[in-house]
Amino acid sequence: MFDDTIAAIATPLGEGGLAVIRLSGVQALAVADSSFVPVGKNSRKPTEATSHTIHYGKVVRRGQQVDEVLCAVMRAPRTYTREDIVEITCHGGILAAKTVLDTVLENGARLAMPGEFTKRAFINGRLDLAQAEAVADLIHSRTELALTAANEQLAGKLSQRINELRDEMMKTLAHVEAHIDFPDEDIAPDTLEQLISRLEHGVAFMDELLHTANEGQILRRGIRAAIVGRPNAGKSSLLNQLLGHNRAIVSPIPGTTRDTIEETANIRGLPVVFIDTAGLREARDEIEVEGIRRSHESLAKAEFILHVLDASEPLTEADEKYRAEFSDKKRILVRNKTDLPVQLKMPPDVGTVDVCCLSGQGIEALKDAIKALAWSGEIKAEMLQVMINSRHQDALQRARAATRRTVAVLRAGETLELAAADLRIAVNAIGEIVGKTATEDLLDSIFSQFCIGK
Ligand SMILES: Nc1nc2c(ncn2[C@@H]2O[C@H](COP(=O)(O)OP(=O)(O)OP(=O)(O)O)[C@@H](O)[C@H]2O)c(=O)[nH]1
Ligand SMILES: [Mg+2]
Repeated sequence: MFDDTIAAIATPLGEGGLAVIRLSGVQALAVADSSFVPVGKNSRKPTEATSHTIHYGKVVRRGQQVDEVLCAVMRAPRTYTREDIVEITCHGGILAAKTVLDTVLENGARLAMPGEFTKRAFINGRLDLAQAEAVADLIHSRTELALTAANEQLAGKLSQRINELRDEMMKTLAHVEAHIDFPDEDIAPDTLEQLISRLEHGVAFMDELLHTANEGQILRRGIRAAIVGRPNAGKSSLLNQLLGHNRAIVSPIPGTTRDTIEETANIRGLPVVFIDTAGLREARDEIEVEGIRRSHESLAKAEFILHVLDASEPLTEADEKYRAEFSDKKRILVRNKTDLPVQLKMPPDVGTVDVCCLSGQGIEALKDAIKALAWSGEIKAEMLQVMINSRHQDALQRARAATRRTVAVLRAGETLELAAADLRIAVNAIGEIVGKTATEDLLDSIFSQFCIGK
């Protein structure tokens, strides 16, 4: 398919034990031949090596040894890209990896673009588009749940369902189109009912998938929770408890936190981005003005709020202001400092979670409350199989609207051409999810989000 050979460092840039330089394409073995000298009687030149074997040797550039390496040879088509692939594992110094890369580039490879290996895997039919996206999800997973969901998608669980849906819709489309070709024959009322019911089935299934969008988004991007409350309530102490380490400075001086601090924690399998904020109050200097401006900014972006109250003091006007200000957001009222004599009485209808950030008491219950707020119901294994992302969501919404229009047209007895046109829109939109119908722009936007070397 492609006549050029791509190369990139596949490991993160920086110092480490090992680094991997990856090559893919028709010339991969030949380029590796010119860069790699086998050492020892069992080592082979890449072009002479059998598939899926590893060879010890050195990389040599202009007669000079660059590094001592292992060279893995994988011949098409049983490879990630379905092309010939060579992976050279060298020492993990920045310069060593860079020099090995330069060597293969000088010998005929070109530098890969971000995601280009996976793009080739997609174009060569090794993965569909939803699976290719799962590769990126897998790399970016921050919790085991997210990893499980990515693995299910990579295994093709979502694709399988999408393909079944698309096949069903195509059958209906073929049926409608057949009648367009024979205008004298109307669709028999029974058959028409069957077609409509099949389409309605499809809509119900799309609804089901669309319901996973929210959870899918949470697993991929995490959910943002801002910690707010008046100065000294214990916001930073709470952040530290939730993270399990002392990230933010805590002090008895009100106004300790001036900048916003963001950290991700794993809360019952969900990646939650906690944002510690400066207590909103009358600013005393410019730094505080900026801190409070940033607090407001992150509050606007947060999906929910942890409002920290000081249990050792009666409710103040400031506390009331917060409650009013965030009444439209999902939130949890956290009563902190419950180790001190309790002065803060809340009306019984207001649910609060009591904690003590000095001892950590109540933190586990708070984590449960956060999980319950972020994710309705149990986290079920079968749910993880189909967690759609926002691109799938957009395509499914278009498909659903077009399918509903088709049903309306068929019910109204309007021309079949009209029904077929809408149905075709639906089929194409569903096809976008797995990449059966994908524009170059769409591919670019997906693969450019990958790292180089993937
Ligand atoms: N007794 C008691 N003291 C606490 C508790 N949690 C926090 N504190 C103390 O309350 C003070 C303020 O805590 P911080 O976490 O800095 O409060 P904050 O809300 O981040 O304050 P600002 O950043 O100034 O807005 C510190 O002296 C903490 O040690 C608690 O559960 N019990
Ligand atoms: Mg603070």
